Amino acid sequence: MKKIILDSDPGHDDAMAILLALGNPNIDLLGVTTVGGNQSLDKVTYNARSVLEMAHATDVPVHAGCDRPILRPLEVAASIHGNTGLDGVELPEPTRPLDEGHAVNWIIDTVMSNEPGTITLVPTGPLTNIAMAARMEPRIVDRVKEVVLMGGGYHVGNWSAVAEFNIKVDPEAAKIVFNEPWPVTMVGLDLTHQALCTPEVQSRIDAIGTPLAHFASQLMDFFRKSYQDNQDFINPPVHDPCTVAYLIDPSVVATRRCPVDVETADGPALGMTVADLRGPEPSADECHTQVATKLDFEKFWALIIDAIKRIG
Ligand SMILES: [Ca+2]
Repeated sequence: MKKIILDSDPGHDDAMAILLALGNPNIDLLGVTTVGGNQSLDKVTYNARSVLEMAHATDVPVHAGCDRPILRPLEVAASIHGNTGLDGVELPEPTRPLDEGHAVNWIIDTVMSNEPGTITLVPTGPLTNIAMAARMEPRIVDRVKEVVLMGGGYHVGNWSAVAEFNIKVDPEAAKIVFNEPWPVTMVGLDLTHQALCTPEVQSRIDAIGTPLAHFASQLMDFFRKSYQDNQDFINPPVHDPCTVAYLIDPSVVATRRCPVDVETADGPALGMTVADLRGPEPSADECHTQVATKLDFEKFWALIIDAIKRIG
C-alpha cells in the first residue's frame, strides 16, 4: 500500500484522481488537502468533500490550505471547470464537516509522524501548499518518499504558449518544489494530453451502471465541452489521475530523468518548466527530477474503470 496525500483543486480531473486513489487497493489515501486554483479555495474544498461523499469515503479527512499563490493574485480556470469548479454534476451535500487545521500544518504533521520514506505527496493543483510546507518544516523534504505532481510540460503549455496552468498560477511555489532535493516526478502536459477520455472510454464508464459512474461520466461530458470550446481538443485530457496511475503501476507512465527548473520572471515564459533533455539520461544520484513521457492508454483507463467499479 502506498500512502499518499492528494493536494488538489477539484476540478473535473482532480475528482477523477480522487476516485482512482480511493478505488485502487494499492493506494492508501491519507487525506485530501485543497488549494486555490481551478476555483476559489472555498469552492474547491467543498468539491473535494462532495466527491468523497459521492464515493462513500467520509472517513478521508479534508484540510483546506492556501487560498492564493505565494506572491501573485489567484487566477482561476472557470473557462475549463465552470463557476463551481465542478460544473455539470449535482454535488451531494457533504455529511462530514471540514477538518480543522490548515492543510500546510496537516501535511507537515502527517509527514513528521509517519516513518521516513513512506509518504508520497501528489499535488494536482498549484504548488502553494507544498512549497509552504517545505519552507515551514524543511525536515519534511528528507522524509517524503517522493513528490509526483501534475503540472508543467517540456514541449507544450496550456495557459500560455509555454506554461501549464498549475505552474503558471504559482510559479514561485513551483520553483521551490522543483528545487528541493526530494525526488520529483513531473507528470506534465506531454503525458496528460495522451490521457484522452474518448467516447469509447466513456461508454465503458457508463456501462458500470452505478450512480458514481454516472457522476464521473457527467464530469467528462462537461470537461469535453470545455476542451472543445476553449482548448481546441475533441476529447478532454484527464490530467490529474495520471499521477496516481504512475504510483499504482509505473509501467503505465514512462519517465525520463532530467533537470527541471521553473521560469519566474514576468514575460512570455512565466511559469515555463524548463527541462534539460540534452545528452545521456542522468542517474538518480545525479538528478532528483524526472518528467513523464509516454502513457499506456489502455492500462490507464483500465485502472480508472476498475477503481470506479470497486468503489461501487
Ligand atoms: Ca487540478
